[in-house]
Amino acid sequence: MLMRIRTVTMLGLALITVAACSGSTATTASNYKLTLIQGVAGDPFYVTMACGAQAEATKEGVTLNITGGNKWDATVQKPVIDSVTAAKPDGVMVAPDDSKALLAPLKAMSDAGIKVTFVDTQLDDTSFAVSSIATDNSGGGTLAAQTLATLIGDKGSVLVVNVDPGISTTDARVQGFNDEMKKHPNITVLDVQYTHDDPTAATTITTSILAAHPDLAGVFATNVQNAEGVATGLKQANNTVVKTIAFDAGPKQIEDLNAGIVQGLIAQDPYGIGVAGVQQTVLALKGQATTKTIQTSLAALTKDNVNNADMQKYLYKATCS
Ligand code: T6T
Repeated sequence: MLMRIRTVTMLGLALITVAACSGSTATTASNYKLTLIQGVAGDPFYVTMACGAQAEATKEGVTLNITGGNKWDATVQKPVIDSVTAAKPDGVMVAPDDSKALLAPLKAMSDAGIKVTFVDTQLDDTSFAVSSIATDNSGGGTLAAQTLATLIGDKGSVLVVNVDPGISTTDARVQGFNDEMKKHPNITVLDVQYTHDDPTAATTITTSILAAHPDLAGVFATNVQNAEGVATGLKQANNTVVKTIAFDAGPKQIEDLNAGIVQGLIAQDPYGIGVAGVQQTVLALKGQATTKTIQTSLAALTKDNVNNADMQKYLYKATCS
């Protein structure tokens, strides 16, 4: 498989990412049945991933079902996983909601002879997976910290608004962020706040932290829902001082970026993750070699570059059409 190296910068800071090129695996049309289990249904990140997976499935001549729980919660996702296993598709692309709690049902899926590929999130144990495909989440967290430090003049208090502990992607983002902030002695990172992926909780947290820390300088929101909720909280408080960097690039996040409420977005390539997920699963079904770990690209979006042609593939979709 071809690999591509690209450099991503935001406010002059650089991050190297390595992206897998999406060559087709289609040699002959096969009647494989695949299922994509999203981390949560309705999230523009997973909607966009499903669009990529569907486009590749159509190209490869395989059938794709798409499913997901209605909230980010391992106890909600477990019965979804169990029912997919019972339906016995040939292969599954899955974004597990928890890196430990879903080991048993996903191992059972693999033991039932179903090829399992991790897309976006993964388990601590990836030994039985065909492939694990994700963004450089730690590197994205580092880039978020460097950018935020520059935006706030390298001093003051910053808040991290996160989903839940135990999620491979967002844990890595916070780790990368915190490790980088250790190099900035005049910045204080407040205790991380968890929202359970609920934008309303992110708004409430933003409001109360602004009241408790009127000198708050910056926020790192680790995904779509947190970014949306933080932006609403800042808007409600008429706060134009706090600088915000967030992961992802959902439609509301782009509005908030253009409105100047959020200063930077670390956008992933969920469409590419969906494409690669189908490709790797089909390769495994054909008995061909797969790539154990694939890192897909990210882009640093600002108000100034968001309309550039080369950034358009990083904007998440509300629907595929
Ligand atoms: O940030 C993405 C995804 O990468 C993460 O694992 C969970 O949250 C999102 O789906 C965005 O809401």
